[in-house]
Amino acid sequence: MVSTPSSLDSLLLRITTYEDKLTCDDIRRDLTSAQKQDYIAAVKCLQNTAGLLGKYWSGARSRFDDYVATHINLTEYVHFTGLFEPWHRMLVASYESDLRSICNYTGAQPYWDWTLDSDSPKTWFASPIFDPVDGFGGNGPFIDSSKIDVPAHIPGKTGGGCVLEGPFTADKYQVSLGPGNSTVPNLRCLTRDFCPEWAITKTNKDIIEEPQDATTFAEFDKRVQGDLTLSGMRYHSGGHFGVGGEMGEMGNPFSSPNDPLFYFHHANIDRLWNKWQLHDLEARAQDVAGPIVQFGPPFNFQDNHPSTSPSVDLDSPLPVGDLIPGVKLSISIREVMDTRRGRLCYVYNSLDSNVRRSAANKAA
Ligand SMILES: [Cu+2]
Repeated sequence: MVSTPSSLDSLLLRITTYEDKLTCDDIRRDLTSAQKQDYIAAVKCLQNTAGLLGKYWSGARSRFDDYVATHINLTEYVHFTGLFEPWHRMLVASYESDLRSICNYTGAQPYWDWTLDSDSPKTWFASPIFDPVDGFGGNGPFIDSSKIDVPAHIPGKTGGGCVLEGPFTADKYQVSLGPGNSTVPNLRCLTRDFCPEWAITKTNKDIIEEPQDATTFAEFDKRVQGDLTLSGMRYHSGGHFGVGGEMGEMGNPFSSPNDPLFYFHHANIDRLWNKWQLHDLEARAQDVAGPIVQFGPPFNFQDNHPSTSPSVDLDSPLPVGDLIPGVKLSISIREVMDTRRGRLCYVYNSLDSNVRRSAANKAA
């Protein structure tokens, strides 16, 4: 078990109210410099380990790419459907498990609490997650994309080109799958296109609180996934476009896991779902909702979207393709509803942003 700063004890008390507290001590938390280096080394290891899916999707050249291919192939089943939260929870947990079992990583998947960086464009750029040594490098140089066909035109874009610093520059890491739903080899650099104004509008403390007072999962999920308009997008789109903007990998709805930051972003989305669930875990570990068909109600934003769809339930399968050997369609939503039961075994060190902030300040 990793050591825990004493200032976080109040949060751990919350965790200890559960009976099987001692079995899941795999704490997803922020890391020391050495732990960051270990994590980055493990990601690089996954990128240099042969995968399982290259025989189906020729662009997949590594175990890391297996996840990208799986996300690409299932994008339309797991966004703007009821599978969004449980499926991404499963994906991050499986990735974390591979980092540990294949690449000898001994920690937990960390999360990126965007609220620590979303005070101003300056603090966004200065986030330790973009550090060239202990982080994932920063922005790409500016490329005008106003006349290019991009997934979305986001106000205030600042980049678009190849990441120039850190462990994932073009000489050290090549993206192969995508952009979009392409699964053939297309070797290129990792791009980022920071949209700091957007990020601070969409990932700040007020925005992340919006779903927390929802009384049903249906309402919670709607407030997280948002809609397709710029004004209706919420923190899921906030983190994706805040980093990926118009031309960066993170902004691509299909191939965003090409950027290792995807897993930090989605771990935080998962943490906020977990936080919501823990207000009443007994009930909320049973509460799922949403359409099976993409853009079925309540996500039928446009005229061409389906007006009806069957709803997911606890027995609905989470499709994983061939990502996890021997599993196929046999993981159900039920198995990932509680982070400490079923297939999962982890907790978050802090469900309250302010606590981690004070801990970080103390350490500084
Ligand atoms: Cu996704």
